[in-house]
Amino acid sequence: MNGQTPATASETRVKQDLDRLLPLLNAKLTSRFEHGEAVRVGEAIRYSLEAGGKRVRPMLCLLAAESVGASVEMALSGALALEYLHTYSLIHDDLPAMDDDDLRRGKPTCHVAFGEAHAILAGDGLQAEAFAVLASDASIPADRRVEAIILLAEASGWLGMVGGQALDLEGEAVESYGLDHLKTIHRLKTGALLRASLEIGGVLGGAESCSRGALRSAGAYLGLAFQIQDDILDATSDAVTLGKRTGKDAGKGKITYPALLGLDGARQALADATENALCHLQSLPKPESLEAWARYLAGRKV
Ligand code: GRG
Repeated sequence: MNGQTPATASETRVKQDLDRLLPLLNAKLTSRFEHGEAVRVGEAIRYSLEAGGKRVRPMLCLLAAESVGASVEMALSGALALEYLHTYSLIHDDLPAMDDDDLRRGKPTCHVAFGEAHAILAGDGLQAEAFAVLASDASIPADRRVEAIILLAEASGWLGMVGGQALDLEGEAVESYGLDHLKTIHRLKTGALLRASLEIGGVLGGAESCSRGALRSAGAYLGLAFQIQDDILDATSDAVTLGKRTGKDAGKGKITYPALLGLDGARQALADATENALCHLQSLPKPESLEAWARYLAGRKV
């Protein structure tokens, strides 16, 4: 690999993917929120979308379509939907009634900048548009759109992300719980949408059923790995690097991977989850970019 270590080769590939795909994504990201009567809600939505997230979910969606031999254009509406859904979840997670955060993506959170009511409405507006952008993409066969919409609804609703958020909030009042319960929270709160990112990309790209199964399984492990790394970064990094407050989990006495297994145990669990993701990815027709992203995400610093 040109004398590069595997990690460096992955980073190079990820950078190339970002260079070629982010312009496509960014060109469409805010266009649905530019013309409307509720000007301030539109501003709040654009503020949060443009605050500079890593775009992990939309990138995984586009690359999943490519991994089954489709063009990224086939998955673009899915990628937008995932980023809208994810951004809504962050806006609502930061609200005083939930995590009560003042810093997100390196900027004041949406409710700090626009007020609580407008932040709630911005999240609601983003969530609705996530489904609208998928449903209205006439360039995708209707049956694929319907499947993608169902996947997004399941991943984000009460059987997925909303349920995980509820269990997480309730867990703050629970004296102690173990690894199984923590895995359930992570699988629902973070894992479901990451898994859906790969699966929706595959569905929109017309994946055969074995490739779709591989994307689903790989996505589940990637989601777990992503959340374990999030736990590790919360315990070891700082707000300037991450663009959000750190140490909050420990401050609230929350159970996390480092709290349960220690830092070394958490790092081992991260490596295992990543390895499992890689195992499933290798059966795809064109797995190279997704493999690079799996390795890159395991070592991410933000
Ligand atoms: C409010 C229904 C509802 C759900 C919120 C996603 C979530 C559920 C809460 C966010 C809390 C959190 C820190 C979860 C850990 C993993 C995670 C989703 C981190 C943020 O995602 P990144 O790192 O963010 O991809 P960027 O800003 O880069 O897009």
